[in-house]
Amino acid sequence: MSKAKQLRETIARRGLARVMAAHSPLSARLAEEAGFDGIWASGFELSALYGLPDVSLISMTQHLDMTRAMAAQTCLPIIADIDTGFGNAINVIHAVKEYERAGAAGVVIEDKSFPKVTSLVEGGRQDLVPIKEFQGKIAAAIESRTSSDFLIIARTEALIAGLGEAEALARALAYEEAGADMILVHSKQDTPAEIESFVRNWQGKAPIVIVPTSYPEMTEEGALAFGKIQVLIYGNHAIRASIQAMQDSFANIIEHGGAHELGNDIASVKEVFRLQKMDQIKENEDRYL
Ligand code: SPV
Ligand code: MG
Repeated sequence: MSKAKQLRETIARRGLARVMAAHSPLSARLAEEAGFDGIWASGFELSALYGLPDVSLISMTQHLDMTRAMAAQTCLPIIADIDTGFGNAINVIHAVKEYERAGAAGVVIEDKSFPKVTSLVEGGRQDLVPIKEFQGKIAAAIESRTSSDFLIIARTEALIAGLGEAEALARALAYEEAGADMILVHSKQDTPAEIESFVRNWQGKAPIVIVPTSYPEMTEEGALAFGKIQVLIYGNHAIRASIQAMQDSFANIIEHGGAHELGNDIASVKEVFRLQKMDQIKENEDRYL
């Protein structure tokens, strides 16, 4: 079964796919082991991994290579965050072909202009492309996929840009008309009210995708209750968890002048071996060396 079909089946079975951000094959594996239904190949997380802001500095090649490496290490479907599509509709055509070939289950393309500015930052420059132009990008994406299962998710940043709900709804409807399989609507409000209102007033048929980073009171149960939200993305929790863990452990070592106080606060070397599948190496050595 294709990864895209797998994601669609999860949605059919559970009503809602729980998708965790990842920035590396290892973080994707950990998300899979934890029980998530899919991986969000987050541009924010990969940018942060390189110590860079999420403002279109990471190239398509960098993000694509990481997506491919993650696909090799996880059985979960990967939703690739391809930002603005790396340019215009011509770039989108190229990107969709490459991401489908790389093993992603789908892509999310956002209606910001290139280069974009990350969504959750205070006072960020949030310029959107005209609706017609973005419809062209979505139509180009739809026509470029080889499997109709490969998800093309249109993301509107109208709420992030402060353009209001009417604009967000109009854009979402226009993107559905252009062929989008799903609509991702993002908000940086610290309560779910803005998204709840959007979802209540959404008259389209396309399912909604949300990223409730700034409004975590929106739980999976709450999202399911709307009957219109089918994917919930935990947008940056992998990189945030790893940052905190490293900060705590590094501070502990500096404070105590050694690693003797860390104990079980860090994973054992044995656990790293397990994640690296070292046992398979031993098996193959016995068989082939
Ligand atoms: C990402 O994780 O790269 C996203 C979500 O696009 S956000 O950073 O909240 O815009
Ligand atoms: Mg992103």
